[in-house]
Amino acid sequence: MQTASSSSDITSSLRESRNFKPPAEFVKRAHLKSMAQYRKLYAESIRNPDKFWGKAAAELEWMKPWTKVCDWKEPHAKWFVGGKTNMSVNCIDRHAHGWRRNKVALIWEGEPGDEPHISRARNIPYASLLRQTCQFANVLKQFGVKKGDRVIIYMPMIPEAVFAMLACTRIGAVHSIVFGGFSSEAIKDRILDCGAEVVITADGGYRRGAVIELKKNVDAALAHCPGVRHVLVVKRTEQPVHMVPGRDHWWHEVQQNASYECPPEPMNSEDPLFILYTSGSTGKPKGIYHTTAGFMLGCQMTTKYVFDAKEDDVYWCTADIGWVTGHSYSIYGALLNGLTTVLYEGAPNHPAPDRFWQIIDKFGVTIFYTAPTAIRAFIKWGEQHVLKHSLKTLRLLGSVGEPINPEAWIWYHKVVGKGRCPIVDTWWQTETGTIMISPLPGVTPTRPGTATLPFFGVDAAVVNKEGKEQPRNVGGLLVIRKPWPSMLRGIWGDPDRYRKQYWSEVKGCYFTGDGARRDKDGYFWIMGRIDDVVNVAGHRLGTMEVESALVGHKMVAEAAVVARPDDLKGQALVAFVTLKGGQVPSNDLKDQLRAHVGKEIGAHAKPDDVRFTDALPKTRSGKIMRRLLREVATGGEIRGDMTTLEDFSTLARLRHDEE
Ligand code: 7RM
Repeated sequence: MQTASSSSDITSSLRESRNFKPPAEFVKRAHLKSMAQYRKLYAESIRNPDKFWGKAAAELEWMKPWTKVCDWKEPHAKWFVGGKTNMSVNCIDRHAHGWRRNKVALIWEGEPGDEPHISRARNIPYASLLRQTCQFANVLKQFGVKKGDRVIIYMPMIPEAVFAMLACTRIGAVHSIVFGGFSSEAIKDRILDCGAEVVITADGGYRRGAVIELKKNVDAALAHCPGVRHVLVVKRTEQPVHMVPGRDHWWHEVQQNASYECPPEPMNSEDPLFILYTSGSTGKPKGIYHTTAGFMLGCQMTTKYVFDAKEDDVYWCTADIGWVTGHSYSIYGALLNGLTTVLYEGAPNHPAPDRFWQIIDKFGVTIFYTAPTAIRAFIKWGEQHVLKHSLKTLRLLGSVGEPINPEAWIWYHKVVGKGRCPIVDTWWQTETGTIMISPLPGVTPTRPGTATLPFFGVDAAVVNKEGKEQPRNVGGLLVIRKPWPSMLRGIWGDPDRYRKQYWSEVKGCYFTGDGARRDKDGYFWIMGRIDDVVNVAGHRLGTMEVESALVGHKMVAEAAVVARPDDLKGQALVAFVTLKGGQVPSNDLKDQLRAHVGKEIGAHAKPDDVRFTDALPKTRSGKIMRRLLREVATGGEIRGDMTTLEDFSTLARLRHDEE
């Protein structure tokens, strides 16, 4: 019998054979049209990365050309050494000074809809995006913000949040966005870790009809952050807030006398662009940081090719800017390509569960990018909400954040995409900065549940602990064997943790923390976090496969599977299951679900215990926090960082149920 530590083989038993070719209509207009074209470019990008990336980077605007494309001394990469550029110039000026000046850059929709007292300019053209960004950049300067200073942004999804990000990049300040749903505790940790002296926020934000008191949370955090000199506050909800004289300032007041012109700071390619905190397994949040040029190029290229972005697209990535997907795809990737991007402030089910579909029809969205957790919620709410809207402008769908279970993939394809839109299942991480493994929509035949093949320049592989490639269809560790332009440059203030976490698990490789297998065509099937791999009676299983099987049952909405220690089998599986609307938990249903997993995967994968719950503990970006469920399943203490948990009551209920 193998133990978990003696082998990195993971048994993978789920098989999916439905195959979807890119529709001919789509291929006709696509940037890239054939597998041969992809293979040729991919081979070039791996054989001669300097040449490949050098050519690609020439499409961006530079203030000074680089002298060396890549300087690699493991684990530190420098890209476009010696070059100078600026993110805001590439996102805005390039378009605002040319024929796109009146093209809409941002379409913004507030959650409360069209109520006149809160509605504002909806369509922000590139020319006005430039003015607003420059004006706010001047405000930041006026408050003493300089190149290299860190600025915390804690805001709702409103246009000012975008102006704030871009204003930081204009003057070379490093933004660190804290998701608007986080607590004051989380804000405090992040301010202290990065040493920010300025915080940008709003009086409040709307979420599911309620007001989130952002300013109040900032005030509570600042009681412990003496280093913060100024807070700039957007008036959004108009509820009363406390303003500390000398420290706090209203955005609309301080920007009144600021000039519309602000020369961009020439930034070295490797100057830090932003820090984004992700929860680690320890109590301390990890500040992943990215630098200027490589990240910018990654955003521009992947948006163009993975989303097949065209001039007339209306593009909507639903991610909040507090998550990496919001950085790379709601904002930077879209603007770098001169696209029109949609920004929606609120929840998908407010005032009704068809809000997203209403927005798609209202603005004529052509490219729609969302997460499996959202798709599963839509399935749970019922397809009648989707079918009320035509969705006829959609031409491409994307998925990100978790493995998308085949059930959800097929639903997305049929009900949302009407069978006509390719789906790009994009695998990547906060750390990778941009999409790493994904179909190209005019090129790659897709199969539900696989992110398919690596993007240009990405030398992805599935290996064992010794770094040797696994045979086809054997699970192992997902690694990247070469540096890529948008890779993280480190963990803020903690170089040792960076080396240890990412560069010491497998010699010479970046370790993603994910398990995966490749099928006969070389497609990558992500099996979830390696921490979620369990060993049941000698079988190493990815719990995600068991979850996928459970969600394939007609009564199940969502499932999370974790292990608890078991005297007999080493580990035993516990499944936490939420049911679709109208379904009632019963012991009989438990047996049915166990039998269903037995049929789909095999008897070894049957959960020992099935527990019904009304909700699962998730992060703000919708990832199930299995670490917490493991603690619940073993009846132990809950430890580690919980600042990313979306709803504490879920966890409290789960613990209560157990007693
Ligand atoms: C973009 C983002 C990263 C982790 C990653 C995976 C999981 C993300 C997919 C996926 C399977 C996908 N950044 N993940 N996308 N797993 N298929 N298409 O999510 O830093 O927040 O998370 O998310 O485990 O390592 S993240």
